[in-house]
Amino acid sequence: MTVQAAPSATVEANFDGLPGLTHNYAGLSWGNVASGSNARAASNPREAARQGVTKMRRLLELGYVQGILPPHERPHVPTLRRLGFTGTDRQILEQGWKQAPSLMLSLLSASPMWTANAATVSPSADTADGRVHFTPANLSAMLHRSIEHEVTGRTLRATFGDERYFAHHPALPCNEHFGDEGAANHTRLCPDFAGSGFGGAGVEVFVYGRSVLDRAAPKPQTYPARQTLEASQAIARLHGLDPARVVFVQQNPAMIDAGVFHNDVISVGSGSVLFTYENAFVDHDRVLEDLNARLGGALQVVQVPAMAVPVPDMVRSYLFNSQLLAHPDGGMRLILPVEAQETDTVRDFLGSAVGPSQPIREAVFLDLRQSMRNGGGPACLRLRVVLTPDQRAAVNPGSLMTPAKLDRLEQWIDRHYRDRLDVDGLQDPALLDECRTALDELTGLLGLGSVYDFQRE
Ligand code: SUG
Repeated sequence: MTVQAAPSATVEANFDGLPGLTHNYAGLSWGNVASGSNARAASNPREAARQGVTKMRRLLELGYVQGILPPHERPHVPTLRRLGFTGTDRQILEQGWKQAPSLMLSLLSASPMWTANAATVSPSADTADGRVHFTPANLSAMLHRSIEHEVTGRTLRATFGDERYFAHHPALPCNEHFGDEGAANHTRLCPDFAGSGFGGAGVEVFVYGRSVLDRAAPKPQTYPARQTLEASQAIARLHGLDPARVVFVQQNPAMIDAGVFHNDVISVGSGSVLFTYENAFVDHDRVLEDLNARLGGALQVVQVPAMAVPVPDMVRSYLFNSQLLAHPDGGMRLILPVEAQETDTVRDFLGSAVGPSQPIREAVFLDLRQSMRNGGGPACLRLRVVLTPDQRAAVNPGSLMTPAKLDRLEQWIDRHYRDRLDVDGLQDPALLDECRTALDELTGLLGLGSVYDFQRE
């Protein structure tokens, strides 16, 4: 088994999104229970960002390769201009708050922090041209998220710039037909994990909420199914994946109606382990059999029965929105939110299912409460990118974290972030300049170049 951080190994790096300066609770995501129930509560952006840094620090200490993707410019003035607001930036913001306050809330969200939704990534071992492929998610289901993909695409190109190793696609056409939420609905399993680690060819599992063309397929009744089968199929095509090693699976619509708005709220897979809830998928048992067959019988399923953890506990605790990471002894390690430890049924389940002789050896709990109140747990906050040693060496060096760089990031946060934002604070016109000044400094720190519109005017 390869040690994660060894320079000679193919590694799974995690690129975390840093919570932005306008992190707030606006109740924007219909179907995301936490977002709805914390709407209009006051937020603490500084604490959110510090919790993000603490998470990255912990993963570094555990020996993982840790990268970062920066926050976006908010409020998003380019969208306001595109929607007909004119004048200076200040005049535009003033008019926006007068004429369209709910639009302003959407354009203030720090949602790019949830980088599991930034893109779908296919490692080079799976793609026809032997490069790592990236497709930013169009996030077309939610207005506040649909404005992310352009800047996300630029930051991905700036981070993974070497065309010998990295291929970048634009987001899919931004409409209901191709609703795409990125890696949150994508899992990669490895048939030969015990032998080749992350470097061997994988089986890529795309989980969708609905099919546009198959009208007879079951659909959720209350909440939106954000990912379509048609979007997942297009990404598999774009990335040049071998159809024999791709699986399309429908999420159980009843679970979407219970608040499971992405697959990473109900299952997580890595290596040869799939950690999942009972009935997460349509035709659940058949899906597991199919996956096991594609893994040549190597699939290890850790399944949580509804009898042990009722659906509301599963959703509230975010048990599955955890990072399943390679443990140096060949097993797996689970990084969970503290809410999982605080939920009795979940704690009991973990007590019985995690241990030295189990596929999941160890559970680590992190306080990410600022992000969790918007429905963003450990898994939402990171984008997984499998990298060979050459690819890793080609990543923009400033984007890969070290303890010293995290110290500098923390100082940057303390200099620029507010420690409280409520609806009045969000209307403060000074916020835009604060955000731009901080981000300009950050792209300098990370060596990313000019990725924001305000840097390119
Ligand atoms: O898209 N929340 C995000 C949470 C994303 C979680 N990501 C994954 N599961 N991978 C969303 O619903 C809430 C914003 C607000 O209400 O202010 C929000 O966008």
